[in-house]
Amino acid sequence: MRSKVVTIDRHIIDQERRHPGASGRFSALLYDIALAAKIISREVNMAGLIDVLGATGDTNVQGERVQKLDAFAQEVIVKAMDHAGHLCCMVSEESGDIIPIPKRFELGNYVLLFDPLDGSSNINVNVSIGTIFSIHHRASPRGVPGALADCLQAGYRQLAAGYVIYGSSTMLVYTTGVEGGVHGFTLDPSIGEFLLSHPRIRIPDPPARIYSVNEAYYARWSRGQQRLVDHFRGVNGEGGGGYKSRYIGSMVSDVHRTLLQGGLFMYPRDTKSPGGKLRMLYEAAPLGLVCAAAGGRASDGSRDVLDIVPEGLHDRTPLYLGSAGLVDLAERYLRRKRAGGFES
Ligand code: P6P
Repeated sequence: MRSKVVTIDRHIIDQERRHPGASGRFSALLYDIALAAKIISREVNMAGLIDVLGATGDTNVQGERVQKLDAFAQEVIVKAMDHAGHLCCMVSEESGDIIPIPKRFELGNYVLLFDPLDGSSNINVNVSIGTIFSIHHRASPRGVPGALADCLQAGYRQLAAGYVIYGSSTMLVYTTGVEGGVHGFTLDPSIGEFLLSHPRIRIPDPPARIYSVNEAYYARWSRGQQRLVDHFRGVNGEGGGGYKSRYIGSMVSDVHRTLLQGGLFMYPRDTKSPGGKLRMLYEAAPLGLVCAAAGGRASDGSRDVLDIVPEGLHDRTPLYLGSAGLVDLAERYLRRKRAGGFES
């Protein structure tokens, strides 16, 4: 038995006590996210046994086939979050526009942006999937419905960010920013509680020599990106080598491994996705904040992801996330002139 058993509720209260002016609204918001995560976890873990597998036949704003569990997760989060008076609006990967708070409910001062079930194409083959969430303080005056300006904020302004990974166990990992650190909670389904299992997560230094990218797209990459991966492979005169390749194809799983072991997760731009595939507001920015708070970095290949102010709710971005030294290396390769020399 660990020296002490700390539930996520107790942890959130302890964190709140460090901010004397805290209203408790923010803490209540995190409780509600944890509740939604428990409900989704139960459904995901039963997926093989009850009729929630497969697609609904709909497509979402991304043009992706909506899986039944996507729709379920979306519904659970919206219904868990829309009535408690914490939020002025929500943004979801599954919804083209801002999700307003119903008029019958009190408006709050926070914005929740989320991907209800990332990696959902892996649902049918029992690969770990995840929920990603990001919380901003509203930018507009209190008391009016949230609008675009409340949502289109740079990642460094997030009040909290995190993810839930539905895998061999269900874990909730969150941060309230670099000062607050990153903390992981594992769901004990026998008591329905998230228990603190990974306090103050730090990306290991030196990191594991792992690079994570879909190498099937090699031919579509820039020369700099190709040379970067050649370096990891130790081929074509790029030195390096001695790395392992690990790519799950479910972002939350790849990022979770990178957070706990170190390494570099990449989703580069390519000729098919010139702006990258991953979304800024509810994928790159929240996971980038978690990574930065654990001592790592997240870049779009030239700029820190957390400094970028998105122009649209569903903006995409290239992403290099993980051990700071490896993100720096990636940026150097991507700046490299075609001639092969490094810029000074
Ligand atoms: P690819 C899942 O669909 C997702 O959005 C992320 O979870 C994952 O990292 C990425 O796409 C995988 O994309 O092109 O390698 O299949």
